[in-house]
Amino acid sequence: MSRLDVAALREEFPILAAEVHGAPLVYLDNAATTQKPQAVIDRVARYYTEENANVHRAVHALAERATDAYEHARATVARFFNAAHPHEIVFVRGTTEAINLVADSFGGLHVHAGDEVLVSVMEHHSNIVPWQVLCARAGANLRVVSMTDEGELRASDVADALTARTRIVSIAHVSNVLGSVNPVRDIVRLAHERGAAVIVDGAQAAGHLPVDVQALGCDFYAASGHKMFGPTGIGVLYGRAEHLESMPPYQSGGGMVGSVSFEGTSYAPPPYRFEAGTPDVAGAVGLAAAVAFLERIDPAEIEAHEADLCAHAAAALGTVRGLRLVGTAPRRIGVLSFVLEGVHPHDVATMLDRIGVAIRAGHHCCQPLMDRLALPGTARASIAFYNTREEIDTFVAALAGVREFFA
Ligand code: ALA
Repeated sequence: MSRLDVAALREEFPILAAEVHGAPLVYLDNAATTQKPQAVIDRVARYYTEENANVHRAVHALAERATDAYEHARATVARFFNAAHPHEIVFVRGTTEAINLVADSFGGLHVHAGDEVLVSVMEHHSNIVPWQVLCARAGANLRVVSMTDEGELRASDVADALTARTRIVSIAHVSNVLGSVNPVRDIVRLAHERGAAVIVDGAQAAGHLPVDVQALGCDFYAASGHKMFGPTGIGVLYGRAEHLESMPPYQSGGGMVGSVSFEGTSYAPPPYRFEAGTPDVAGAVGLAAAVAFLERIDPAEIEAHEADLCAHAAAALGTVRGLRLVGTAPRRIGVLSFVLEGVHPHDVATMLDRIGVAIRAGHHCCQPLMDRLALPGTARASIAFYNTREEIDTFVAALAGVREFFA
């Protein structure tokens, strides 16, 4: 059993007290986005109330305050992911932009005709399409490593798929459909042995598992603020300093330059080289508040609580007639996809919504994975540390009702 004081933590998330269609909200769509604690909401409001100015541009007091807050946010995020230096953290819009940045800039530098980029079959579209675009431009090949029927990505299969032409491996830390926790450290070791760089899509891991980019040894790590209890519109790209220093800009404009003239322009050092235009300062300080909130909790306790809920949910779902769990890899966290015999996943989600239970249904932006599973879609419940066993029980009891209704 978990040692988290979940009841006390829930009180810090005002939306969790909401009612939906007259019933208490049971929010089980955390893989899509997480809810925000009052500390994050207040921090964003305080930024706009007391500190708002543009950053890195002016000498007046508010500009200094905003710049300090923004750079403090970068240092906070660097500490959270255990980056070696805050300058290894680039603020972006989210995981999608982080992967696009790496594909365009690092990929443009290192991926040439005949080279290969390797992804897994369980990737989200945001970790497939940017590589397709890069490969089409470079004349390179996108290769795909498969998984077991249970949804396990085996390092040995990655090893078999690596070749002397593999330049980049881009892999989810945690699958947004299956909940599988992939063996990232082993994959990094194997890829590096073959001279390939590794980018990890950490959108579903940050805020659920402790993430230590130096221990993982990855070259890049991407995460979204809104999936780790922070605001929407802000995300993180961690990149090893030697890579960021060698990479050309992804976007250009103000704030990313050394000096500009019509004869030629020099670029700022990283991370500023990759932050063209006015950044999302409020988002960054809000994300730092989310990190500060998370740092009050032992990450091992979050992991244990979510593992307990996941095991409880998997066992309870096993009692619903006609229900099949999709994704039963040995190492998983609380993302539970399932199909209910004879009921379309969207009907499952719509009926649950009627009694306040929020889940997602569809292909979850993973159409190649759905093809691999031979399914049009799944219904998916996804857990965060503020969820409870009682909520899981409400959800599972409602599912049994859905099944009866359609039977
Ligand atoms: N990637 C998010 C999800 O899985 C939106 O729902």
